[in-house]
Amino acid sequence: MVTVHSARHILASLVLGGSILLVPAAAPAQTLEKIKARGSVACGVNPSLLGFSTRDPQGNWSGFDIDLCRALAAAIFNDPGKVMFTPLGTAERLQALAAEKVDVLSRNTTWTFSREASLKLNFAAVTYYDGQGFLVRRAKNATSALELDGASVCVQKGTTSELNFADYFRTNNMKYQLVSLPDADQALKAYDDGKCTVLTSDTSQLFAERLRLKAPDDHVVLPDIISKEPLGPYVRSGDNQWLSIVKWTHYAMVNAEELGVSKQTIDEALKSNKPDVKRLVGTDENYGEQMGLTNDWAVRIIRHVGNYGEVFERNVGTGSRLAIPRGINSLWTNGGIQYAPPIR
Ligand SMILES: N[C@@H](CCC(=O)N[C@@H](CS)C(=O)NCC(=O)O)C(=O)O
Repeated sequence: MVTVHSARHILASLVLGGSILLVPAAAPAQTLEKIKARGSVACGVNPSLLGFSTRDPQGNWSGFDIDLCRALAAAIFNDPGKVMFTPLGTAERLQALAAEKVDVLSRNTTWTFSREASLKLNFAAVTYYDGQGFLVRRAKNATSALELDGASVCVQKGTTSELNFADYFRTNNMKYQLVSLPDADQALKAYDDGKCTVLTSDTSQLFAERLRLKAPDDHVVLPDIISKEPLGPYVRSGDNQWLSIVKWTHYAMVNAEELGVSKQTIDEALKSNKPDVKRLVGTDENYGEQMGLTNDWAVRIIRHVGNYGEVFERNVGTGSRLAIPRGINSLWTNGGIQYAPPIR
């Protein structure tokens, strides 16, 4: 017979058992705390991609993807120099992040379903809307990718590019000869040496890689875009605070551009009475503290690194060697799709 007392006891142990089950197994160490203790952000980057990730002879890194790492260091330490860069090749990049070799991966990596679902990673934000394209010899006089039937195609192994181009050729009933190379240098060399008639990859890379050919002006990027390649930083799943910091670091830069807050105007912005600007620069509310940072987190990013438009123009924009038009990476207010959720 179950007495009232023992029934209570059973109920209590069930509730207790239930609550034990609800406690997640060994909560992962908070990435932000590890970064603060280490004194730097560990950032996985492309070993070498003009405009996006390059190292000068003194060992200083610069580029569009590098600036995201610097913005994180600025937000956390008020010092964009506090980054430990780890060059990661295409094949090893996602596993290196999963194995905790870096805190964040910021290197022309496409947001895809399987990379999130099966590798237990989270994509933070689209810093660059890209798409796959084709680089060909000008002398070929091609005006569209549909004229590439029978082409030999150089592509890098283990990329979304390899999968997309095969789909595209098959869909359009075109024959191709695959020349699959283990890294970007070898893919470019094979193309330059005439081992293939076409080099395919993300269009941003084709703009960068074209400059490294023996005669860049003899080659053109065709206008066709055959895939969606939303590029941006990845983090490991399971640390929402860190995911938020990476996400909102990008969005702070996009919001700053939209509000006209830049390196030059940041001091004025601190005196602004505009509600949107006040929330961005932390003179209103405590958004920074809500993520474990200081309330001037966005000010630090803008002062040291700049807003999104400044980062884009400096590294890859029409004034840079790559000369990539803003295109769909313009703000939504200018006809593009860069659109940051509000800070509020
Ligand atoms: N966005 C695509 C392609 C990115 C990619 O890794 N591209 C190659 C060039 S085609 C690259 O960056 N290679 C540099 C390297 O392997 O070191 C993806 O995420 O799979």
